[in-house]
Amino acid sequence: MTLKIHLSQEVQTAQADGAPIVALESTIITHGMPFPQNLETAQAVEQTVRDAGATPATIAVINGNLHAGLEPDQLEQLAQATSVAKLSRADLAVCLAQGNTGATTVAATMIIAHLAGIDVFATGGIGGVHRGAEHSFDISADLQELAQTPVTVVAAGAKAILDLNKTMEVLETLGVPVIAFGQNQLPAFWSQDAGLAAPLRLDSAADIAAAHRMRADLGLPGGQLIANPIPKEAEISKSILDPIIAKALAEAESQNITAKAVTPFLLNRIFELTDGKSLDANIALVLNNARLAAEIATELTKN
Ligand code: PSU
Ligand code: MN
Repeated sequence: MTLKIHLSQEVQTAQADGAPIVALESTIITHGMPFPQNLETAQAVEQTVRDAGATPATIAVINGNLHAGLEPDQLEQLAQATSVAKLSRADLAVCLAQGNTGATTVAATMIIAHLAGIDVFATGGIGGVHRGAEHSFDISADLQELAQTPVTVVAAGAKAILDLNKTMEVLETLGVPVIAFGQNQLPAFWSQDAGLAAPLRLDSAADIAAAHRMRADLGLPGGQLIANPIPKEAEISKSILDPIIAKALAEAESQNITAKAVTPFLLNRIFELTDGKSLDANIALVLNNARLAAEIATELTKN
């Protein structure tokens, strides 16, 4: 049996035309944001990609079928579905083989994007090394994926709920280029500056596309992480966020939240503790990432 990837109408057309396509993940929809903001954001992200001249391909597994690009009704159903699985590299094959429905994390979205011939992917923030990982060993499979699957991922840095130093060290060990867009400092998701220097910096979509091609020419596996700072007007200052993150982390620990549940739990508590402000920032940064990803995808279609 050959694996079939179901493409939306617009992705089919874009592929036939050799037009730029941007992959989008679905875990952010099902596990990262509450309804109805999750649906509104997913629709706005898709429209932002279109407005920037590319075609969005939201990736998910629906009833055992791989999808690259969802029709509007499929997106609506996914955004309202409860008890959808969160799929990373380890979970994909079982979900498909069982005919189940699942949302794809950064890692799983990269795998499917690559299978569908899509080189660029926009998200909010990647998973990384959790604080206390020296005890829990909780390191997101997103990092390993960046080391082995050749997709350029545009994110706003790793989330401040993580241990950013350790995340950067692991990415360096894995040979993943972490490229800050237009600044020397590493962005920290809800704010522009993590207080850490970024290992690499590029200032244009054309330069990022050239680096993507160069990795392929060198025969290097894996992708690149583009760390695109949240727009200034949308950022939440560290002084506001740090105590809230500390509270959310303490609650996760006292409630024994582990494994896959950690990231959704923390995002939801931070949303509640900031009266929704973390969500506004999250939406702004995802849209910003979608725009840059569309520009990179457009550059990659030029020779
Ligand atoms: N960043 C967000 N919202 C999210 C995620 C990241 O702003 O929902 C999701 C992504 O799908 C990412 C996943 O791949 O969380 C990481 O989960 P974990 O830490 O369990 O690997
Ligand atoms: Mn984890």
